[in-house]
Amino acid sequence: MITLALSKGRIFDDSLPLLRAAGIEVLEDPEKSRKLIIGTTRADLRVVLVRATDVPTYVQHGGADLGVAGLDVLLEHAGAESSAGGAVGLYRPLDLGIARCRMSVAVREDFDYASAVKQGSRIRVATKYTHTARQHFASKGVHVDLIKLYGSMELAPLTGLAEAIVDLVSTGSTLKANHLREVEHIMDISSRLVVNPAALKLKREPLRALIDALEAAVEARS
Ligand code: PRT
Ligand code: MG
Repeated sequence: MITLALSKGRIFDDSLPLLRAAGIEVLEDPEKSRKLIIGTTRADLRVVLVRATDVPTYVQHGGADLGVAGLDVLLEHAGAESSAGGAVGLYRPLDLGIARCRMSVAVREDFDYASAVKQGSRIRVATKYTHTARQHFASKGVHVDLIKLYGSMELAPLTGLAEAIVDLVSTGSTLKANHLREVEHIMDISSRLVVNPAALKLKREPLRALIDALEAAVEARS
């Protein structure tokens, strides 16, 4: 049995066409069923539904053989693991090119970010992505105090909790609706296939075949 970890929402939705192109149909709609384990048309492949941020943990510890996670989530996971002294055992063979967005620094429309940076003042930055944000600002020599949040980063500059946020942006409409503007593009984000290295040894043939089929599906689409 091969276990694939996916999160509900955009990652699940955007993975379906790739799985389909690889000849795999998922047997249930997670929005309609409460099941956490779903079968597929391949008797030896099942999907487990986990929180987006839990995908790397499942794959790393063998709760799933492979999974799909955003680069944002993978970088934070790796950052947390290495600061805890752990080795990150995740093989990352494929950029699936799905759930694309960018990670950006945003501030209130009326906040003069350029001057604050130039003056070298400490800027309070609220984010869920503390590891990635720390690296970004360190590489630019910008002094920041990071404030860890788990949701609705957009609210932080509006309430005075922080001057800036680091968040994901896709259409830009969330920023706009909250009178925020992007001032720095940190990186482009897409979702990646991650594989448990031990599983790749133990189940080499079927896993390799699945990775190759997904790779062909990604190439056929682009
Ligand atoms: O929702 P939950 O807390 O369970 O987890 P999650 O938010 O991490 O999961 P989910 O499904 O929302 O996101 C999964 C992955 O999708 C992320 O890890 C990203 O790699 C990717 N992705 C792509 C996005 C977006 N686009 C995106 N726009 N993730 C989040 N957003 C949010 C963003 O944080 C902001 O609040 O959408 C808002 C901005 O969207 P626009 O279109 O208004 O700019
Ligand atoms: Mg979400």
